[in-house]
Amino acid sequence: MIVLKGSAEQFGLPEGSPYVTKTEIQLKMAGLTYTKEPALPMASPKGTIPFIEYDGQVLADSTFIRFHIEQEYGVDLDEGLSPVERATALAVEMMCEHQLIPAAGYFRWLIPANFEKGPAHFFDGMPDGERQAFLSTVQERVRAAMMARGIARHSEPEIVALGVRCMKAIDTLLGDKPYLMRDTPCAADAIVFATLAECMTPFFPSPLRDAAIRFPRLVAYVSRMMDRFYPDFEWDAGVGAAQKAA
Ligand SMILES: N[C@@H](CCC(=O)N[C@@H](CS)C(=O)NCC(=O)O)C(=O)O
Repeated sequence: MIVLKGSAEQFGLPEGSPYVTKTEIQLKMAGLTYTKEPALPMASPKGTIPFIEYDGQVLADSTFIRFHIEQEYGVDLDEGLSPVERATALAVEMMCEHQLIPAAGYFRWLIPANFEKGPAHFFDGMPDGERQAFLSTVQERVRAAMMARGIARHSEPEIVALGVRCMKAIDTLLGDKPYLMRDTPCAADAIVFATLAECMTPFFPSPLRDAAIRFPRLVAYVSRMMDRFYPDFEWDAGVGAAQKAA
């Protein structure tokens, strides 16, 4: 039995971490039975979630978990795709992981009001006296990581422009298809969905979210993926409310 170590239902999402969402959906795509337990990144051998435990072993990083799923259980999560479609799907996955998730992460972690209502609660269990100083350290560490990654070197309008460019590319590739490449989801749909849902959740107001929900096909795609992989979760992108407010 596989144990998926991740985050939890939070921030208006069935799973708070986009990378854990990717792995969870890929486990579901492969039809594997798993249980899920909350874990902090520091419990992972790579310092990040997701990681899995199986047969007394631990494996970290969503992509290496995908490789394990495919090799160990003989499944191909891109079954039916041509070599060019596989390459395209990988390019989109990389765009999400290396540009759109960092853009969304910026607004989740470095906008003080969003940090307070969201990630700051990861540390609710700490004694009050220590918590505030720890939160400042966490924010400094996240800002430094986002500087190293590049995203925090840009102004907010520039970050939105980078994110919208990615969303336009996904919207164009998706077109009127139900899923990214074909009529059934492929592996990259897991991270594309996770990324777009992270951008769209009304829990974290931001100009990136305002831009995301102006792509009707992407809004419909997120709802479609949500219905397919998290049928019990009540997803609400808040599009109607945003239109009324505009
Ligand atoms: N390449 C990793 C990235 C995972 C990742 O960055 N996870 C975040 C949560 S969304 C994390 O654990 N961050 C903790 C940190 O960077 O210290 C994967 O695909 O699993």
